[in-house]
Amino acid sequence: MRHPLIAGNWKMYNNVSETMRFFDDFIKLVENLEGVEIAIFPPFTSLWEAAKKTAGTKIKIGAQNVHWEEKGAFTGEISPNMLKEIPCEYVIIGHSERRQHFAESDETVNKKVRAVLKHGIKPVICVGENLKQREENLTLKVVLPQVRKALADVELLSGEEIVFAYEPIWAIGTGKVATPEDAQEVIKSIRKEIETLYNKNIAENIRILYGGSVKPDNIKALMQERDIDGVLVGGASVDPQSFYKICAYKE
Ligand code: G2H
Repeated sequence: MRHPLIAGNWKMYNNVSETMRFFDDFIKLVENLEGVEIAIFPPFTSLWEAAKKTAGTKIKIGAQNVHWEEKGAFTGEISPNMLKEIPCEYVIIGHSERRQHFAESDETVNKKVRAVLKHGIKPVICVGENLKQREENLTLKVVLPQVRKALADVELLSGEEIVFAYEPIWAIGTGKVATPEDAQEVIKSIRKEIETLYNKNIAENIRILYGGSVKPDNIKALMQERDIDGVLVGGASVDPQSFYKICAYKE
């Protein structure tokens, strides 16, 4: 069965000293938590410190972006092997904020997915529709092509090497969370699409998260849905207490 993944995307929050303080508290809080995988995605500048703090704990570290080339004249970019060295186990690819503000396209998402898989880093591939598209009933017409394009020429062995996150853009940082039923319906369709692209086994192994205004008070209902394998949390992951409450949703 798929192992639940609770992922904290810090976005552009928590500098190095704040990161150190976060882990001083958070590591103690989650020490005895069983049955969930926890991953935190700090800004690049805090990755090294986060990796040092979490070494030997069950907390995994990931980055929020990556370039697809190994090295070169790409000012401001970070390569997959630089992340591997940290070590990052995960990297978020194609977050809607990057698609919206930094010209991330389905094509660059695909290049990044293929590049990180070569290094054994697991991509957390974000897909999702905006409010207008949802209101026009275009959700699946937007999301499923994003899934297909992200996976173009991607060979998968078991499906465990990648993660998807369905993040409806209208629910991000707005306090408007998708209903668990709505999120379940889209995530189930994503799984069906993956089955068409690969096979049932791979589709059943791939973890698909929900993201968008996840908080301690809505996590339980989301996690009760059959196809929701975890969450990608933004705002509520920056503070150790609130992120702990989300990670401890089974308690
Ligand atoms: C969606 C989510 C984390 P938030 O971007 O990726 O952020 O929980 O603040 O809506």
